[in-house]
Amino acid sequence: MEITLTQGDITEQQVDAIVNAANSSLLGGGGVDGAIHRAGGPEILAECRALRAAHYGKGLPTGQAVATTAGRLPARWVIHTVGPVHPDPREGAELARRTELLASCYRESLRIATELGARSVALPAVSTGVYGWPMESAARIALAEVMEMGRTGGLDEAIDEARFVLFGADAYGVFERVLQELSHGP
Ligand code: AR6
Repeated sequence: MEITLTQGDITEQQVDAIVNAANSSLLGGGGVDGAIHRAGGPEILAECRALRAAHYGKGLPTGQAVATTAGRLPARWVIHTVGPVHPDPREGAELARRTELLASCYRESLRIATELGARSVALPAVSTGVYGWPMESAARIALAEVMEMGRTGGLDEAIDEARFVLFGADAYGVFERVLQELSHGP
């Protein structure tokens, strides 16, 4: 599995599966979520509503993921995951717990992608917008988790490309630097 970085709009990616930075309600929102529902059309929301009614009455828990159709998007599936809100610095131990939840978003999304048979997956920088996670910290958590899964999770045969799609040059630059560091050392 190759980890690649692209600067751009996740809704335009030609991949098998697109990961959405959703919220527990699965009913849409702003940021990546809004863009995916706008570009993908109402079929995605209809499946989200059905999933909610059948399995997630209390909402999809943070750190978990679930797949729907990709509607009109140039992908086969959207995998919706719920990132954690970045904790307030005074919340202490919450940072470790929510770091694990952010890693879990990537783990669960790629696990579902593998189950579906997706060979290419586009991933956003989950939690770094509305949920306020600092980009550098988010990049470390995301890249370390996906690299680890590539090494140990059996994904090497299942998924060819995990493509992080970063919105803007700043986010791209941070991911590029952290990927370089994690691959080759600082
Ligand atoms: N393509 C790629 N990245 C994007 C795009 C796009 N089209 N649009 C924004 N980003 P966010 P979160 C970047 O807020 O922090 C929603 O309302 C953005 O610059 O989408 O996990 C949900 O419904 C940022 O770096 O997700 C939830 O309520 C990153 O994607 C809540 O926001 C994630 O930003 C989730 O917040």
